[in-house]
Amino acid sequence: MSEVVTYNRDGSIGVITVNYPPVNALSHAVRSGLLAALEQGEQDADAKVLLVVCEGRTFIAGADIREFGKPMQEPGLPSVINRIEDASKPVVAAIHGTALGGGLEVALGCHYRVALASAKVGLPEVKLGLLPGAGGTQRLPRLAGAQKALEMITTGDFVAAGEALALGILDAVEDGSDIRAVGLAFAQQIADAGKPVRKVRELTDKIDADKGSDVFERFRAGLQQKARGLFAPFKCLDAVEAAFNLPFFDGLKRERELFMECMASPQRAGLIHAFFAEREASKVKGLAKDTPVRDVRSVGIIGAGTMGGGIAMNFANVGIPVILLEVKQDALDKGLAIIRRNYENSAKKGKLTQAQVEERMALITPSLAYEDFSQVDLVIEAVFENMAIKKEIFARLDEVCKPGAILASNTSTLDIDEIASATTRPQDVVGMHFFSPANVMKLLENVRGSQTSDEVKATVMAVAKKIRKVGVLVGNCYGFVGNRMLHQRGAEAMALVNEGATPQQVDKVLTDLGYPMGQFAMSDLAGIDVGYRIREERRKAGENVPASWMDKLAEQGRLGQKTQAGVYKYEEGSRKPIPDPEVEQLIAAFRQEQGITPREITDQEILERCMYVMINEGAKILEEGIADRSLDIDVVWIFGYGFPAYRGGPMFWADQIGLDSILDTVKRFHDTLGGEQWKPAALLEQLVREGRKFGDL
Ligand code: T1G
Repeated sequence: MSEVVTYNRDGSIGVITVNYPPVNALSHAVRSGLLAALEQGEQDADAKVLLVVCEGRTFIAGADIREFGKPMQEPGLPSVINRIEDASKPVVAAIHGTALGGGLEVALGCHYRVALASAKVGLPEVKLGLLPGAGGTQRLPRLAGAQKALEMITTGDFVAAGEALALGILDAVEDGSDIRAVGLAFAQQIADAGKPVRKVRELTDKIDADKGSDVFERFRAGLQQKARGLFAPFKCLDAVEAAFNLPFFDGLKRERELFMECMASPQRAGLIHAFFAEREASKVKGLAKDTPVRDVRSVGIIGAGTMGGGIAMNFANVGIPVILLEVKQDALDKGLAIIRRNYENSAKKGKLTQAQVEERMALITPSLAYEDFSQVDLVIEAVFENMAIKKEIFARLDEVCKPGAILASNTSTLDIDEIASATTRPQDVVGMHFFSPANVMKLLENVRGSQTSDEVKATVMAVAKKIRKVGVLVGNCYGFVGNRMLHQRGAEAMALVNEGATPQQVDKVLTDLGYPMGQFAMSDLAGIDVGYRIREERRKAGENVPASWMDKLAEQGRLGQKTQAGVYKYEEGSRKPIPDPEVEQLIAAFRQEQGITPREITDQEILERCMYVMINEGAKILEEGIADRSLDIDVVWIFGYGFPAYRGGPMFWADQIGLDSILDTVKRFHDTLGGEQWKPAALLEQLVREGRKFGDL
């Protein structure tokens, strides 16, 4: 008998129990264990009904993703599920936690399904660049119909038990938490009622109802917009459509062909890397698992502007009270009004009830007095980027906050150690860099100072999980990981336009790569004045910051979307960037002023200069230990800067391209363009010499 799947009988119910932590994934051992247990149940004359149930926190959460890319071992999942469906006695699946991917497919191969009310079901394979490859695309439509099956399979979104019952995916939903008891009771009802084997594959009414409908065309048109650049969603649609045009086993065969196409797609590798990188990033290298974590039950936030307000919402969303401090009442009122408007917009979209809106607003207490922070566990400063002002604030916090309170700055570029030097407790000072809009963007770039204690590091990583962010811990340098690399990309994009490219040409190369937005459209969203103010601050500090045509835009009041004109122009109420001949003239005049003769620039050069400069900078960041692993950089860029997850992140993408060809190009640009940014990173040269990848580090 396998270690991970056991068989025993309880009365007249044969119980097949899967116990393979953490999520009962369908590894080879689980698949063969299921088959063996099923055979045992079939042979057990006293077992009238068989029950599949799982130990631990969840039902089967899918195929074992760690086995992908390795040679497939028999039995394959489709044959295990077909065997379950062909059992001579009814098989019931009892679902708790999440029945996902191959896990839901196992349940769909069973003849009846019962779940706890707290359970969720889903086929999220598309999020891994795959499609349900064990009958999900053929069996789910037979229960839920075309529309819902397409929604679930092309988005990968989970469905709650209640809705799954209404859709016919589940036969019963019970309250409580003891899935074994619920499963046994339901299986007993099936036995007592003498209910027959009921094969989902033989159900046709939902297929007949949607056969020949235009739902597939409508869905395909919708995917053109929503799934731009993606491979798997279209294969998912083709597979579900096959369920309506082919007999079951031919549909199953077509599903397998499409599944293998997805397996072979580079997007699968990128998305699976992103899946595990997101989870690995939360495990900080060198931080012991049992490092104490401080309780964070109350939070103070300084600054009720765009960032401060968004940050406050994250804590109120998970029930943590927030004190929101401003210097003036009107700034406070304005900040609270924006927060309420954001919540009410969510209520209008049905994402929140009005009661929840009021509940969350009640958790945010306005304040004009630092003394109100005397008992909070964590303070996050979110005022504009000025070192002197930040040091003043931290000195004040040092006076009023209780011992053990964590003092964090939401700075996006400034030196955490210098901020900490304004206090007597630098070990309690840390960076917590949120991304705008802070209540939406998933990334939280936590920044350790040279004296930040392990306890504080562990606590801010736990806080990230608590407020449903993807936390990454990085070291302290100008711009940390994300903005430091973005700065290099931005400088190259500017240089390319100076030399002859147009802003829209550069942006198209980046959006074709999969970014939701190009460099210049992003500047217009962030505000041309933001970059202008930083450049002016640096010039005032005596730094030699070269002239830029962007300065002229700012000086002309073209500040971006907020003034309906920046690098692009925007129609009233639209965020669609429209190239503006006035800007092209302004750039042409700037080139003349600078004595630059424009030249033809290819899209390939734009791609290499914008992306390889980032990768070279990423290698320097790894060299300096600012990032511990290349996956940390990938997670920062996927969850903070819109790098397409299906390419796995910039460092994973570089490994896919081949570091030797990237190094050759970096060297070529170093020779032709010069500049510190093109000086090959020693780590890049070392990896190429050793024939290794960033992923091997
Ligand atoms: N395979 C292997 N490991 C998995 C796994 C899986 N399917 N799912 C989770 N883990 C690991 C994860 O790496 C982590 O490990 C630990 O479990 C806890 O996960 C044929 C082809 C289930 C909702 O896409 O969405 O079936 O870091 O931190 O937040 O059609 O994990 O502790 O070492 O995420 O509570 C389809 C993926 C597979 C589901 C739990 N299934 N998993 O979330 O914990 S493809 C999925 C999740 C497939 C078939 C096809 C979530 C979760 P570690 P966690 P969580």
